Amino acid sequence: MATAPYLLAALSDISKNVSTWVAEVATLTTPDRIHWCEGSDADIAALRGELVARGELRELNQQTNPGCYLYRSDPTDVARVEHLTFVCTAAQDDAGANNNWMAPVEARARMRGLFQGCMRGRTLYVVPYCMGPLDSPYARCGVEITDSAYVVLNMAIMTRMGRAALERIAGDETFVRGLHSTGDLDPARRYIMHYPEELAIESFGSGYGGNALLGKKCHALRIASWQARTEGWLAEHMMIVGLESPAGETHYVAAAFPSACGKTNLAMLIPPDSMPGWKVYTIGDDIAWLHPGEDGRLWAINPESGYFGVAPGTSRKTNRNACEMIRRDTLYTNVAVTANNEPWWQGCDENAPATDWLGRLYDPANGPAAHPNSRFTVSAQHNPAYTAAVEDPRGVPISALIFGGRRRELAPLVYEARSWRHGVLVAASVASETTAAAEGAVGVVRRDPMAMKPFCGYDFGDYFQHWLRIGARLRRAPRIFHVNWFRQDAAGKFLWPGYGENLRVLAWILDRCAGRGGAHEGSIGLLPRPQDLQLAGLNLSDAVLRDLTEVPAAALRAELVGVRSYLDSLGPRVPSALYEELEAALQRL
Ligand code: SAT
Ligand code: MN
Repeated sequence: MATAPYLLAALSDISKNVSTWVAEVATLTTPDRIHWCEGSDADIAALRGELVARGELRELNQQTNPGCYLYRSDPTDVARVEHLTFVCTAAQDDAGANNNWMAPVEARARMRGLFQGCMRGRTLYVVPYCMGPLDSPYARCGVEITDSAYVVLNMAIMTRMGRAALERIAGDETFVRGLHSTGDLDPARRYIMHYPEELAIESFGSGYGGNALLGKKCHALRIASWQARTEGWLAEHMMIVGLESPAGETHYVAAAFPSACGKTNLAMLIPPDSMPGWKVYTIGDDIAWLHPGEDGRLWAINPESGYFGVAPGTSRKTNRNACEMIRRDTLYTNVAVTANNEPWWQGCDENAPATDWLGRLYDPANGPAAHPNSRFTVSAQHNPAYTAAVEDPRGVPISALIFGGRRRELAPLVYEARSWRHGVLVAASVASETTAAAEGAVGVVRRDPMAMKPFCGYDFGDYFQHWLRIGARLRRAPRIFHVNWFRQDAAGKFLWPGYGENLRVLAWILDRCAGRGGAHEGSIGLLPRPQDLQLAGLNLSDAVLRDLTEVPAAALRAELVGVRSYLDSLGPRVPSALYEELEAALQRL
């Protein structure tokens, strides 16, 4: 086994626990080489060069898109695989009805068989990473061992990766152990295993996104949610955005929506021309770690340092900042390419596709040119709405928590929960149409509490209880809201323009938090009256506005009954407080 001794000597000496584990894994997986990732620009550039030379990475047009590359994944490996994702706790009840479960011994044995010798002929990369600012007490570290150079390139953008992270690990020797191999990409030999009690992850047979970039969903949500419950904080599937009003007041809000429902666009929102003076700062677009502060408020850090965003639909009209952000130094996955070697996807303003995501000559008969779940990976620092607050080790104080999904009907544009406890019920009731971010049917409504259905590393009943406990600790708890940008009329036309215009809804939310926004009591919660929303310049008819802010009682009753049977399906640990809230909501009808 050849190694680069000068690199190995430098990095492998930093943490004894890491190097012992790397040696164990190398014995099991028998790689040809071991590469410890420095995380330096030179290290990354060299790796990228190797991939380009091997034909695994394609250089895009460096005149128009400097620093941009395209990776084409295996056609059978384009989304998260929820049915192959397991939480392996000693007691099955701890994983809950919301997770696939396997006994840890059984899972370990199965994975051992798969990992045995799987890196023969390959390089084993050691990827030390830190989730959160390196100097934050709330940050947590991990080491991912992988045989995919593409994964390394992504981790270098998405996390604080390399030597500094390893040095932080050496400080207390706690880290999440993530072992990943692309294996042979056979969908029949693909598993994503989590061992929250051992702070460990094993992923085999996929090189894609949330299956393979273990810092993201596996660590920062599934393992971290477990750690958060033990330690008294929350790991959530939320974007975080700062909003500065024309009066110069800045408030931060965090919002949870399921994958591919617009978190990135909301985090990078561009104020409409009719709302001059507003400024928007992005803190994060996917994950928030939330801590009760000594001041009784809830504080948030973004554990990630980049965006792994959905490309289709990103245009100057929907997200001007993102278009600027991904013009340079961006790693694209499964997008199409123009005749001029520029990246292309559905919704692009310019050009036309020449080759599709599979590299074939584009033919509309073959389906969309870019895969619907094609992605861009880019550093957060390239975002025009970047703010140094991202690096604040304390995080930012949160004024409002927002939940939502993609719902054609029922859920109104916005409403406020009556209390924290009611808010937890509202969040637990979130339902959304499924998207291309996960394998399976698209457009089917399913329950997705807190947008955490695929990501909560333990029993949902315990999780709701934990949410109630956190609320009880907060003297200045954020208010809780529910939004829905996706209401449609009978003809399937969206009732609300969305995108930048969503600032009108956020402005009402901030008014409510400041104690000045008006509302009326509806049966679902507190709703804005027409005069409470800034609607100048929108041209919404009274009828559409009514449709957006009213909920028919019969439909709401049916929804609540549906929520009750959903909670029943989650087993005996669902807190009785949520059932009491539910009964109260039914009474109000
Ligand atoms: O594939 S990821 O989990 O990283 C993206 C997503 O589904 O939200
Ligand atoms: Mn996500």
